[in-house]
Formats: sequence, structure tokens, C-alpha cells
Amino acid sequence: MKDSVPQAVRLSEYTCPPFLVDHVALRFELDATRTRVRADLTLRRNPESREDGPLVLDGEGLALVSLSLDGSVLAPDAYTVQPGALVLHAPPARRFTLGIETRLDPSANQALMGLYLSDGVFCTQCEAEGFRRITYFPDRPDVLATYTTTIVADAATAPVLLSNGDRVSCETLPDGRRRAVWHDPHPKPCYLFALVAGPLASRQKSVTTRSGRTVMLGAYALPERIDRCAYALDALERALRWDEAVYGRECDLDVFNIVALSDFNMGAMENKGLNVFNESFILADPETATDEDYANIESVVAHEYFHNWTGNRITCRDWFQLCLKEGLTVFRDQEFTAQSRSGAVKRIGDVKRLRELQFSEDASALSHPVRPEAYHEISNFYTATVYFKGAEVVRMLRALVGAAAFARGMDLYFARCDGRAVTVEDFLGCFLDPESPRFAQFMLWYRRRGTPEIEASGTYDREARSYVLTLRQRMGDGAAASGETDAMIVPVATALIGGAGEMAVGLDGAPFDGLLVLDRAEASFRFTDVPEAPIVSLNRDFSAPVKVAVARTDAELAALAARETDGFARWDALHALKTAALVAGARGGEGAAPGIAGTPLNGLAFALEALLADEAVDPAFTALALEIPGEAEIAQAIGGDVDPDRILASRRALRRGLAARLGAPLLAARERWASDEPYAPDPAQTGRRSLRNALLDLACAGEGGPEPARARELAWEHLVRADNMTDRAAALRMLVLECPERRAEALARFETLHGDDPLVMDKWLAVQATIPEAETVAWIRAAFASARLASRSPNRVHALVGTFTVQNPSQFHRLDGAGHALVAELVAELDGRNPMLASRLLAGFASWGRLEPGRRARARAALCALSQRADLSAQTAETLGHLLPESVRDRDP
Ligand code: B3K
Ligand code: ZN
Repeated sequence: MKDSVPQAVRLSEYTCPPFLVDHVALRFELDATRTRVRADLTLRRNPESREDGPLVLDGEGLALVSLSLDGSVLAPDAYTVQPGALVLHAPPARRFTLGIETRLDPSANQALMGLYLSDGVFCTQCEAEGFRRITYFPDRPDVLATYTTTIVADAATAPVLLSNGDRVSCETLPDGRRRAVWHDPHPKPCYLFALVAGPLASRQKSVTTRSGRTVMLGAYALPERIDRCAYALDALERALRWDEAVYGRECDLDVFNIVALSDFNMGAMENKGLNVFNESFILADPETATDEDYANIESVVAHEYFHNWTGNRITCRDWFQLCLKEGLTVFRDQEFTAQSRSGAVKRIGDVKRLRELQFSEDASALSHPVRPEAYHEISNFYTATVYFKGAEVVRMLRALVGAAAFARGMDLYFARCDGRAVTVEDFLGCFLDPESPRFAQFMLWYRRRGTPEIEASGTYDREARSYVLTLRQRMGDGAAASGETDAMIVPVATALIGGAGEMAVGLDGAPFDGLLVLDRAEASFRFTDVPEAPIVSLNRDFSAPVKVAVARTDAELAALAARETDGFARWDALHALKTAALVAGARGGEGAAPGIAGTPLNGLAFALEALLADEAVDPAFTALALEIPGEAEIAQAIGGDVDPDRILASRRALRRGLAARLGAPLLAARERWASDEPYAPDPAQTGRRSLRNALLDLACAGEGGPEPARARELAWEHLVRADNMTDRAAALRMLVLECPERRAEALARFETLHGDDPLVMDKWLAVQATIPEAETVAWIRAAFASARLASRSPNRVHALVGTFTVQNPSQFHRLDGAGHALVAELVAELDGRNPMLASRLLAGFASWGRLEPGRRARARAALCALSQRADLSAQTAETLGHLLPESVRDRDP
């Protein structure tokens, strides 16, 4: 690894900025290889800072052309250009203007940070520290300035010129070039700066805010893709309305634009008034996007829009506070979707994602608190923990203070912190007294890593008609390892379920509102008026991001699945039944082959059959109930010495067993839900389609008999005849994974239909990357070298390699180490161009320490080989350092 791994940045060492920037005037003369950037920064010393030294501006990979102070060119000895910085030795004590001219080569920018070209479109990405690749600047989120941006470009290659705020002018210059001037009156940190310029087409829509202002919403894309932007523009308007109605927050700009780009490292970016998206989160029409794509577009467009208040108007003091904007904004977009679609289905989806991504991250070498306390490269901390656990922490806060107080707290937050760069403590202080013990206790959710576990046991006293429930909390592994002992505060939504469903009970004689608050290591709660021995349902609606350990029989789980009224709890009972069966199947007896039969299978089949017969149940819910937990989740439940082959076999056995038991009812239910209505991505149709496809998918998993053969025929018909991508992509998946004899034919057919649409072909790449067969490694290597992957576009690479590491554990963790070696090799190749992409892929190794010894040794060998490279980026080196600390590098597995 490189010697120059940067120093760790620590939260405890925060100091306020020594200089403030009041205004930034930028002038870009765009050129693919020689872009000139002129920045005029109006600077002054920060009266709150005690520092009186030189002015240090961040800068990376910049060619400095000239530097002037208040209009006079500076003598070379007045400043120093050093790696990562420009130092002005003796800045004036008064306000002054620094004129900086830099030259950039956007065409050579493969890291996709700063100014780069995507499909001929000039674009920027500045969060977290990309602005320093455009000009020298105090690149930190607590320096807020107004911006005026002038863009000059060739009229043919970049007729459309966009930036933040309002457009002041736009004209053709005497030399034929185009020039536009934009002004953003809202002070913002530089990470929210954006510029987009290219041959773009647009769709516009004018909306009136509730106070009567007119806002012009615009969607931009290359002309051949603009017709696919209608849904995103519509989602933007709905998000705007929702923020007005639910949070009382209005759009504060006259123009609000969204742009679709092909090459983008993340999903999207909330630049002020100019949100930029990975095109996969904007482009949609029925032939190319699935229902899931539509839902993702809706939620990502809303997420970026909601950042305008939670992130932009109120921003982060430093990058340790990232969850302040991300966790809160995820919470807001989750609520938006829950209210626009089925709340229970949304909650189940969010919990699934949290458990799959965040719980596994927290149980791995990459575990960190929602608010980390040190980092080398902040880009490595845009994680499931910061985003999704961050959202759960806000949800718990609402549960603890109550919905009304939460709404008042949010109003106070907007009033108190607007226009400022603040901390998690500032946020929490709007809900809880900062001096109170509860405040400090709640802060543990931000400061402590690991997933806590709640252990529950109960006793029923028939005579006294009472039930005593004892809850105990255990630290997550990370916290336990660091010797922490303070108890956390955990809201545990609880119900007692009897033969007729939820019981109306009291808590210590008073009415029970459904929420238990566990704020010490152990507590007992006495329920009164309990007419019969109950089944206790805990953590309903997933009220806290914890694991619950409670002894339950299969019969009790089946009863919960049938009688619970909370959708999440109902689904979770079925999920627990499935997981127990899968874990038992994977463990098997000594030497036994993995398999599932007998009681667990019967119980599950019975519960699912009852669900299929109940037409009052939301079809989207039934579809989720039919899903079998993924291999990574089963691995998590097993904990250690994981053998992915046994997990795969166990999962297959359960699907096969269920298909054999339910084959005919599955196809019959599918018939019942059949419909020939024209495609629309609305929630009702989406739910029905997801059920039909889940039924067919499970039926395809059967072996022998008429139903599996019929199911596979139907899948083929779908692939060929479907009038929408949801059904076609589902059919492709079924045929590729469940029907090897038609796999090649199915893939060829799909390629014939969609071969010239890279975004659609990502689905084709992804499904092949999940084939759990030995040939997949060689196929990935060949696909990576093919023309389709030549541009190394993040979307292509994620579809191919990311999917492989996350969704194909049996091949990624192959016993001979070929999967590990392949990914390590591709990470090394990618790292030279795009460290962010490389580091993300490398994180796919996170759980290697929980593999069985043979595979663990192979994983370690691959990571060790990677660590021998002298040229790794700081970002990838940091991830590798977590995965493979020096201390374990030379130890036996
Ligand atoms: N804030 C951006 C993510 C930026 C990632 C930088 N490496 C998107 C979002 O969360 O809305
Ligand atoms: Zn965000």
C-alpha cells in the first residue's frame, strides 16, 4: 500500500474554520481537455477562530495558472502550492478577494469526482470533497457562501448550461459560444455546488407553492432519453407537495432542476436547486423499467428533494455529522413512500434492507457507529449504517417522544438551525433537554456501534390474570468488545396476542399504549387483565433496530403470522419460521446433506397456503411472505464457520419442498390474480404483479410433476410476450436460475430485445452474475473484459461485480478461492481509475471473517495479495485496512 495514507481525521479535534468565504464568483470556460476555472473568493478571518496563521486552501490535482489578491497578481513567494493545499503566507486582516485560476482536464477524470464528462455532458460531483478538484477552497461543510457561476462553452457541444440557483442571463457570444450566468442566493457549503453542461433536452412543469410562488420544475437528459423522464418529474412534484403538507417546508427557489447522467458513482446528489442523478434513478418507461425501478425513482427523487431542507438549508458542521442529513432524510423519504404506497409493505422492505445490509455491516470488520469518530477517507462512510440505521434512530426518537412532540421538535429544528452548519447534538436538543440523562442515553445510538440484542422471557399467572415480561439488553458485538456497559434506551412496541388476536391489557393496572421503554440492562413489566396465556409480540413495526431473542415454538410463530394485525410483525413471524428451517437445514446433522422436511416445512406450507387463500390480504404483502430469505441473511443467522454451499443447498431444498407442497395452489392463485389491464406503475398493480411473479417463481423451483413444467412454460411466455419490463425481467430471472436448459435461449432473447440499451442490459449482466455455478467466475472475467464493460461505468461494474459479491456467496466464496482472487484483481484494476468504486466493491469482503476456515484462508490470501500492492488509493487502502488489520495479516485462519 502507498506510504502516504492520510492521517485520520477525528471528531474530537474539530475546530471552527479560521477563514470564512462570503461570496464565490466562478467562471468556467468549458473544454473537454483544457477547462479554465476562474474563482474569485471573498474571504475574511472568522471572528470565532483563535487561529491567526496563514490561509490554507484545499486543492487536489489542480494546475494553478494564476493567483491574485484584490486584483494584483501575487508574487511567487507570497504563497506555496503543496500536495493537497495552497498556502497564502500572510493573508490580510481585512476582508479580501482572492482570484484563482486553475486548469482542468475533464476528459481524463475517471474518478468521477470534481468536473468530468459523462456521455459528452460536462458535470460535477462535489460531495464530499470534490470541490477541491475544481479550485482551491476551504473544502469543508461549515464554510457557507453565496455563489455566482458563469459558464462559457461551445454552442454545439454544450448548448444547455446549468448551475445552482436562478439563471440571471443566457446568451450567444460574438464568437459563437454560449454563456450563462447563474446566481444562488442561499449560502451553501461547496459540496452542494453543481454545474451541468451539454446537448441536453428538457421537460418542464410549473407548480405553485402553497404560499403562491411559482416554481419551474425541470428534468434534463440527453434527447434520446428525455421521454423517459416523465415519471421522475411527476415524483418531484409529489415530493414537493408532501414536504409542504407534512413538514410545512416550501421550495425556496424559482427553478428546481433534476438531471440524468450515465456515469455517476452513487444514486444521486442533492446540489442546491440542481439535483443530479444516476440515470437509473430517473429514466423509466414500461418497456425498460421494472416496478421496483419506478419505486426507487420515486424514493430517490424525493430523498434528494427533501435534502433541500434537511441537508442544504440546515447542513452538517463536519463530515462526522453525515447522519444528521442522511439518516433524517432517509427517514423522511421512507415516510413519504409509506404514505404514498402500502405502509406495511414499505416497512417490511426497509427492515429487510436494514437487516441485509446494515446488520451484516455492523457484524463485520467494517462496523462503525452511526456517527463515526474517526476516518481517513469520508467517502468510505456513506454506508448502510449512516443512512439506514441513521433513519432508524430518528424513528426511535419519534416513538419515544410521540408523534406530536416530534413534529414540534422538527419545527424547532427548522427554525433554530436554518442557514447553519450544525451537529447531531443540535438536532437532538430540539427534542430532548441536552442536560437530561435521557439525552446522553439516547446519544449512545449515535456513538455506539454494533446491533444490540433484546432477550425476552415471560410468565403468565392465570389466577392473577397477569403476565410478567422481562426484557434484557445485550450490547452489540462492537460495543461489547470495547468494554462499554451503559444501557441504551430502546422503544419496544409490544402486544399480547391471544386466541382472538391482540388483547386489550393494562400495564401495572394503567391502560397500555403499546410501547415499552427499556432504559436499563433489565426490566420487568407486569401486564394486567390478561384473560389467557398470551404470545408476546415484540418490536412491532420494527420499533428499534435490534435483534430480538425470545423462545418460540413453530406453532406460536404460525399463530403470530395468522393473528397479528401489525403487518411487519406478521411478516416477521413467517420470516423467523423460514429462517429457523433454513439454518437447521444448512447445519444438518453430522455429515448429513442439507435438507428441509417434516414439521418446519409442513408448518410453513400450511401458513402460506392460508395466506394464499385469503384474498383480503394485500397481494404485495403475500408476495413478500412467499420470498425465502437470501443466502447472506441465512449466513448471518448462522453466525460463524459459514459454508455458503450448505446454505445454498438448504435454501434450494426449502424452495423445492414448498413448491412440491404448494405447486397447484401457487399456479391457481396466479390465475386468480391474472389481469389484462394496461400497464401502470401504480401501487395496486405493482402489488399484484409482484404476487403473480412470486407465485410463478416459487412454482418454477419445483422438481418433477406437471406444475414446475407448466410454470417454466409460463415464464418463457412472459419473457417473450410481456408488455412490460417487470414481467420480462422476472421471467428472465426464473429461466436463468431455475431452468438451465432454457438459460442460453432466454439470455439470447433478452439481448436481442434490449442489447442496445445499457441500462436494461445491466439486468442481464446482474442475473448472470448470480448464477451459483462454477462457470460464473470465468464468465465474469470475460464479461469484464468485453466491450460492454469497456467504459468501466459504475452501473455496469456494480451490475456485474457488485451483484456477484453480494448475491452469489457460494461462488464468490468458492472453496478454491477463485472468486476471491477475481474480485481482488478487479478491485486493483478499478482502483487506478475510480477509487470510490473500487473501495465499494472491496467492501463485499466484509463478512470474510465468518467463513469456515478453508474459505477464510482463501479470502485472507486474496486480501493479503491486494495489500502487497504499492499503488492502492487511500480510499481502498482504508477499507482494506479495516478488513485486514495488520494484526491479523500473518495469523493462521
Ligand atoms: N449526498 C449524496 C451522496 C454523496 C456521496 C458522496 N460520496 C446522495 C444522497 O445521499 O442523497
Ligand atoms: Zn441523502
